[in-house]
Amino acid sequence: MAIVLGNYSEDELNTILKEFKIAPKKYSFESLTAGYINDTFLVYSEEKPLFILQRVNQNVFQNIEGLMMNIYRAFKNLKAKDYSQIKLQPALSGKAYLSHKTGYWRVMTYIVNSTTHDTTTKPEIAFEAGRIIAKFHILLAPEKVTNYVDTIPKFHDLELRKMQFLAALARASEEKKKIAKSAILFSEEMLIKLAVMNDAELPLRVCHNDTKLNNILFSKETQKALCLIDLDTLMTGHFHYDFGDATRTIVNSAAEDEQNHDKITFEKHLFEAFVDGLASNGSFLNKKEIQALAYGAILMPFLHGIRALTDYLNNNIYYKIAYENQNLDRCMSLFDFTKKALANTDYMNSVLSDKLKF
Ligand code: GN1
Ligand code: MG
Repeated sequence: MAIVLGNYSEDELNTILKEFKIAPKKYSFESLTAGYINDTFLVYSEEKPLFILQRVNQNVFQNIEGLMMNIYRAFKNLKAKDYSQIKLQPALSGKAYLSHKTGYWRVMTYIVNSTTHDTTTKPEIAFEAGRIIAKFHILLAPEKVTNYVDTIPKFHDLELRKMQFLAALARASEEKKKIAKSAILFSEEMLIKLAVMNDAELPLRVCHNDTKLNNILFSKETQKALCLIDLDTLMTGHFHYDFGDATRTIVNSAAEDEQNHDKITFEKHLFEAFVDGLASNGSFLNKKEIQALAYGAILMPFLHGIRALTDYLNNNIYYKIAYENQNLDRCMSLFDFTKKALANTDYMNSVLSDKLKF
């Protein structure tokens, strides 16, 4: 009997793989369902995991050519003795991806004996996450930002997310607005509080822009971080975006859609380990960037929360959902962490100034 993998059969996926420059054989697949956007499969040959096959979501990523160019450029630089390289397997056409009637597909090498962590309680993991994010930025720092395309313009822009939220609110049903009342009020309050940052003074860097903990590969053998994965949102940005996304998923050991908010915590020992990891490759940030980090740790969970709320009000048109109110649960949990990060602003600044010296 044919195995069905989400919307695809094993035969369909094999037909797609035939269009890539890889050994022609019959592969088998495992569907990886952690992401909210793309369709992702681990490709096996005789029980051995060899590649990652992905169909890139065209609704979200409208400039696939630009997105693949960004990844191609970055991958060339992202290699070092303490940073594992991932390679794109080109299509038969020579392009880095395949344009097919079912969408855009790409194949990347799979790093054996690697794993990811959705959350952690271990300072060693938090340290390694910091170390590899710093390494990623150090390796990409010499890149010219003008060579990279902003594939989702204003991705982490507060003003854009505010406009999208207000538009969704204006169209939302009374019932949804009632259910989401406390989240709507919190959004209005935070939009004012967070509008104070002047980004113009901060340098633009090539950022990952989605540095949540499960976008970091770890070695199953040594527990060391190997590299960052999921580079779709790689484009210019400010370092505090990458810092904030990592913080919200490292120092909080609850899931992103956790409904029991008692489980959402700001673990100081994990924060300190993470910052130690960031500092372990030497300094690479300027003073203003360091001063923006605590703000980033509040901004990022808030931005993801308001985006989830907007999607809830829009009847779930952006994120894949596993159940009806998942977007609202994600929003509420992200907002809860936002509050906890906000309450720790002074603490974060004192750790950051001590460990990163500002
Ligand atoms: C989306 O699908 P995934 O997990 O790679 C989103 C990120 C969020 C993440 C989790 C392009 O990424 O910004 O951090 O969900 N990516 C996009 O909330 O919107
Ligand atoms: Mg992503």
